[in-house]
Amino acid sequence: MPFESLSERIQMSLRRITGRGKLNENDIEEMMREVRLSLLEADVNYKVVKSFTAEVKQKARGEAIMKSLTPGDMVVKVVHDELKRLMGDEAVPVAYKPSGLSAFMLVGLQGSGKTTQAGKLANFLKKRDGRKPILIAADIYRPAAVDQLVSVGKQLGIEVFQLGTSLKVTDIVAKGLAYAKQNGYDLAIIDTAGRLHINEELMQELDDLQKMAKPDETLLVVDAMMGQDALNVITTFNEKLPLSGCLLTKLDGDTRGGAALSIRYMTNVPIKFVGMGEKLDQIEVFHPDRMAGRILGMGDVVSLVEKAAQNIDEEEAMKMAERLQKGIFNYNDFLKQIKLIRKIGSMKGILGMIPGIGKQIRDMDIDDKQFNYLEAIIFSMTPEERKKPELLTKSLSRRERISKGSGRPYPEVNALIKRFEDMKEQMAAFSKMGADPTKRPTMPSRQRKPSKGKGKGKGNFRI
Ligand SMILES: Nc1nc2c(ncn2[C@@H]2O[C@H](COP(=O)(O)OP(=O)(O)O)[C@@H](O)[C@H]2O)c(=O)[nH]1
Ligand SMILES: [Mg+2]
Repeated sequence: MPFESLSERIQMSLRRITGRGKLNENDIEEMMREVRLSLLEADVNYKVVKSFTAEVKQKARGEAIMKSLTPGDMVVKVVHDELKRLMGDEAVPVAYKPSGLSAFMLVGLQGSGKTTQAGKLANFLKKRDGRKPILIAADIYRPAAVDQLVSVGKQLGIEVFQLGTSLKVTDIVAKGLAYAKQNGYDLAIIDTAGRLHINEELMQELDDLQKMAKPDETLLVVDAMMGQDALNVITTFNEKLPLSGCLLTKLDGDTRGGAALSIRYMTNVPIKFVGMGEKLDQIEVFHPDRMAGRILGMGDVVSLVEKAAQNIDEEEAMKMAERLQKGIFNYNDFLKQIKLIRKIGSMKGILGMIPGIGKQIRDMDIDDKQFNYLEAIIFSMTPEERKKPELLTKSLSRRERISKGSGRPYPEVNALIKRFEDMKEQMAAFSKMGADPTKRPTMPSRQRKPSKGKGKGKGNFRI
């Protein structure tokens, strides 16, 4: 898997804050220090790391995040969004001519993977866009290069236009394009020659070819294993030969991935595709959000977290947290709590996918029927009883009445009252103890504003 060690390290540093109900400057500093190191270790350019770190810190300190119910998760989301932004936010699609033959020219250093990607790309666009592609062999410096493309074409069932190695490159390509037009192809992918290093001769040849063929896309094929050297290659190419994008290959195996994270920011050339292996179907569109998700190990889940956070009524939860801090907890609060937990329950599937809080929630048993019973019992209490729970602890007749009214057995009413009293006691104990960050709640905690005094009121409890 690409980014494996980066991904592991970043996830480890984020785990400190995921699911946390409260964060301070230090938590963010510490987390960001580790994220920074993981990026540098993955060979991400230091300028990129610097800008990224500054952005994340600034956004993470924002009031909306620090005051949210789940600042930890919100910060994870900030990290995700900034990673995505680094990589260009949105996937940049390839551009075809509105009609007729489009031409894509692949350029790059020797061994970067041009010939392989020419085949991959033709095959991919044939399948995805229903294109009718042809490959043009324009690497005439090594006879084997032509044979290689022919072999790739054969494997994929895609025609290869080749005129050997004795004509001029521009002539071969001109003839190839004419042939493609005559034969009803609508996409010609030109496989050009590379060199071990960029030199005048190569750039001149490619420049001539670009002027003649006027390709719709000039895609630079770069090897992700080059790490930061890839940035120089892109910049130098782009200066002499305007690029419409690049194709990052060998982003498989143990590639550290730094190039993928640095290219867009440092060169402004979009990564359009990534090669993920030697096989001819191992090519993917480069989606910044999916890449960011992959790095953070959370797929497309982050946007779901966003929705989840909006669904939970923050205001309501805040108010309750305040009451809890003051040591007030009655059956009305209990009811609200039940409602909140039910909301979370309906999002269990979504929330369960998030690393960190995932397991907590998966292990949480939310049984709708049980909640119905709890509510039925509380609904059968008088308003006075709900406000003054102590009325019930003393009176058997009140309990009997509630049991009859709710249609729930007497022991169940007793059990609920006992549970309520236990919770109340627990919460009182918690508010005395102060918040203890090492104690993870069994339930996601819906509590408190960033502490005003010293660590008061940890309102975690179980139902
Ligand atoms: N692991 C991996 N190898 C690749 C990828 N793309 C190409 N290769 C290999 O890289 C080597 C050079 O590829 P080639 O297409 O001949 O590069 P060219 O000289 O630029 O045409 C070959 O051994 C390919 O199999 C990729 O995405 N992942
Ligand atoms: Mg080649």
